[in-house]
Amino acid sequence: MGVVNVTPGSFSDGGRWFDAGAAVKHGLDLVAEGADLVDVGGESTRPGAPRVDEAEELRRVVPVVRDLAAEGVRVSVDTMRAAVAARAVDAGAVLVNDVSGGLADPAMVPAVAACGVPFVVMHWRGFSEGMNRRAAYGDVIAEVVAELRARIEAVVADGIPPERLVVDPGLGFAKRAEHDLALVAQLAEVCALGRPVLVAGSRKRFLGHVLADPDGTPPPAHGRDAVTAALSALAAHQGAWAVRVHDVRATADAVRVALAVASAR
Ligand code: PMM
Repeated sequence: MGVVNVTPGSFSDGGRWFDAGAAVKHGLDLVAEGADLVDVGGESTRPGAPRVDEAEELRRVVPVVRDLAAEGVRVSVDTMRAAVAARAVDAGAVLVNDVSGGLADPAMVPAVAACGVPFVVMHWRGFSEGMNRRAAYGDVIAEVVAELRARIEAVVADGIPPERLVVDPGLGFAKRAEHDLALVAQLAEVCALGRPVLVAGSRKRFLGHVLADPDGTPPPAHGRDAVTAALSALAAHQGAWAVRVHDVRATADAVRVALAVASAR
C-alpha cells in the first residue's frame, strides 16, 4: 500500500503532494513501483496535529481519489470521517482506512456498512492531540489485542461483516518506541485475531529512535526508507496482509524476498 498524503504537513512527506495534480502523479508513480493499493489521505495524524475541517478534507481527497480510480488504480481512503469515506467510495475508492477504527465519527461504521467495502480497524486511543499521554501499558501486546478484539466486535455489531475487516496495530499511535517494537516482534498475536493485518511503520518515530546518533538525534524521515523496507520484510514474513509505505520500490522488493524465503521453509 503506497501512501499519498494530500496535506500541507505530514511528518514524513510534508506538503510534497498537496496539489491534486502532483498527488495523482505520485499515486501513479507508486503503482509503477509496485503498489497494489494507493492510500489517499487529507488529514495529518502526526502526534499533536490539529484536525482539518470536513470541507477542506473533502476538497483535498475526492479529486485525487476520482482521478486515480479513473486510471484503474485501487484506491483506499485514509479518513476518520464518514462523509469523506462515503464520497471517496462514490469516487471509486475500494477500501476505507480509518485510523480511529470507527471511534472518531459515530456515522463511520454504518456508512461503510452501507457502502459494502472493506474497512481497516486500527488500534487507536484518541486523537493525535494528546495521544502521547495515552501511551501507557502494562502488557502492550495483550492490551492492543484485547482493544482490537473489542473494536472488531463493535464494528461487526454495527453492520460490517467480519470478512470485510482488516486490523492494524497502529504503530506510533499512543505508543512509545518500545511498544511499537514489541508489537512488530509479536505480530503473530495480532494475526491470531483471524483478520488480515495491515502494518504501517513507514518512516515512523520508533525507527528514528532505533537509528538515533549517540547524542539522540534521529535521522530525518527520508533517511528511514531502507529500514522501512527491512521492517516491511519482517512484517510480511510474519504474515502481514499489507504494509503501508511512502517509498514503495524498496519495500516491494523486500516483501518479495521475504515471501520467497517464507515459501522455501
Ligand atoms: N499511520 C498514519 C496514517 N494512516 N493508517 C493505518 N491504517 N495505519 C497507520 O499506522 C497509519 C495510517 C500516519 O503516518 P503518515 O503521516 O506517514 O501517513
